[in-house]
Amino acid sequence: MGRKVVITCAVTGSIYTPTMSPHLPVTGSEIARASIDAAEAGAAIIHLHARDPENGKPSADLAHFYGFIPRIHQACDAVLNISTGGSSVMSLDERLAPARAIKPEMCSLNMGSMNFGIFTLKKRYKDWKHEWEPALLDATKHTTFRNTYEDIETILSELGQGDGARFEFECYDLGHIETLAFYLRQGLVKPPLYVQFVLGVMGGVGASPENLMAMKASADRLLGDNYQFSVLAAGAHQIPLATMGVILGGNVRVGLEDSLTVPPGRLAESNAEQVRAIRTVIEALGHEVATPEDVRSGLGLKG
Ligand code: KMH
Ligand code: ZN
Repeated sequence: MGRKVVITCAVTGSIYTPTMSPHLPVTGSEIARASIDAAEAGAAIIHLHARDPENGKPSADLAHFYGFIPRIHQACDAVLNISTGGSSVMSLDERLAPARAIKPEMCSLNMGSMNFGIFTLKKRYKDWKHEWEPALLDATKHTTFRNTYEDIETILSELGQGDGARFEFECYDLGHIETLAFYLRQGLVKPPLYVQFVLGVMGGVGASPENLMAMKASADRLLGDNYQFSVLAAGAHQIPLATMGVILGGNVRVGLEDSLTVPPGRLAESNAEQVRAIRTVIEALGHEVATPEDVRSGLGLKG
């Protein structure tokens, strides 16, 4: 019954801002420390974005990535997954520059264009009512998160060929799973596909058990035996829906990129705290956490 469950930790992202939590890692050494601690707590995959240490804004500057990549490599053997989503206001070239240079074992690949709300909230976290409350968004700052077929195919061909990266296919809606199935039929992506079901981001499916069931049913029908899945849910839904993902036979993603809190609703003091929270659940359900080597052999990473 027991199996190995992969924990991904997405340590900083590009959505939340440092004004929202003092625990969000920003500098190279903070991102490195957060990643190493998350790996020691049980995360096999670390999903990475960079920030400008001067102002905390999402950054595509290679120098900022090199502020943490070597330190993480030196300290642990976690699989590094470099974001190709960057932030929704970056150009595709900016978004791809880090993965083009670093040539990681894994990178993200966002499976469709969508509306994407950007927080311009200046209030401190304690004044919030709900992490994704639309009223807190500045409508003039909404952007389109652009991931056209051409963009997706550029990423597949540039980063995925030969002994290139394997992908974390980020699916925010049922249509994104259909798109992935199209590429599977075309032979442009090769199994086993690592599909991240993303719930609770404004512009994608809401974070509900029904939506997770629908995504899993859709992926089962369209991708058959060719995929493994992981569950990411934004904000306070993170641990509950990840738990449901484990029960459904999947893997999980946690980290301050997706939620600043841990149950029962207080600020997480670190990424590792969220990893420990979901690890407790995984082990209570009779499973164990996968190691980076399990991920490398299971997904056929270049290592
Ligand atoms: N921030 C997540 C909801 C990426 O980095 O490519 C989506 C994400 C995108 O992780
Ligand atoms: Zn990301």
